[in-house]
Amino acid sequence: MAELKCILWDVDGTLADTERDGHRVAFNMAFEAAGLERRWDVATYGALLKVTGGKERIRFDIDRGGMAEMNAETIAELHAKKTEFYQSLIAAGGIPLRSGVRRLLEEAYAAGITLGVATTTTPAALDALIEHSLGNEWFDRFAVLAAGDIVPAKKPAPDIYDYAMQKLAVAPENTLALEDSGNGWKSSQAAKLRTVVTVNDYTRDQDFSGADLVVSELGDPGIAAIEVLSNRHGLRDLQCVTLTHLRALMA
Ligand code: XBP
Ligand code: MG
Repeated sequence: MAELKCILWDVDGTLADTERDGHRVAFNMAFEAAGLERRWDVATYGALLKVTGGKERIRFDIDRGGMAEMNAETIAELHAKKTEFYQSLIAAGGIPLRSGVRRLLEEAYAAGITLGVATTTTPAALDALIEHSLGNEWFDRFAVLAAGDIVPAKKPAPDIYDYAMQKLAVAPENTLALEDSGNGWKSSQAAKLRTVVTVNDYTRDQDFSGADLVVSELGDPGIAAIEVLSNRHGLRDLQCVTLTHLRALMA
């Protein structure tokens, strides 16, 4: 049985449900501010989530005819504006952490597990979420914040997880990933990580076959039990996901 030494957290969809009411809204605000007519409705944005990275998502929409041609510099400017709008939305406190996230983070931190972030999102967007939704102490409690363009190939490539593990000098067999999406799972799987998936409305029907545990939420004690979608290690007492469960699935 390998010891659980490190937990790497995905951000969007995992720490908080940021996509539909955060990133999507911020993209639309940036489009409007730039005088563009394009708006991404909830369903359109769901389909666009197969492309990871905001700049890459805009490029993809242009290439399929959803938006007029723009060069890379204009896309970068539009995306920088989007990030500013996203930061204001997060600062306004509109996006809470998902259930069980704070509990499990606190539990793991108290137990001396190394904690890190491995995300596709832009560092400034991650910083806003930490400051306003988690609390500034988490800038120090996370041993690595691996985000955005720090690696050239975003998820589903394993690079961001590989980068985080290299920084922390931890091995994949001692590391567990927390993810919410098919692309995230492909990335953590390619990095050879045990993975717990908490699905959301956008990702519930995606392919998580082979993931170690797939649940509706991490959950908190004393509220309704979580829904367990797949439990390949046969973990018991899954009213909510605890550190004991995470340690058990490293076996
Ligand atoms: C999800 C993503 C991100 C966000 C938008 O990242 O693909 O691109 O949708 O963020 P993860 P940016 O689940 O890995 O956190 O616009 O800053 O790229
Ligand atoms: Mg995600």
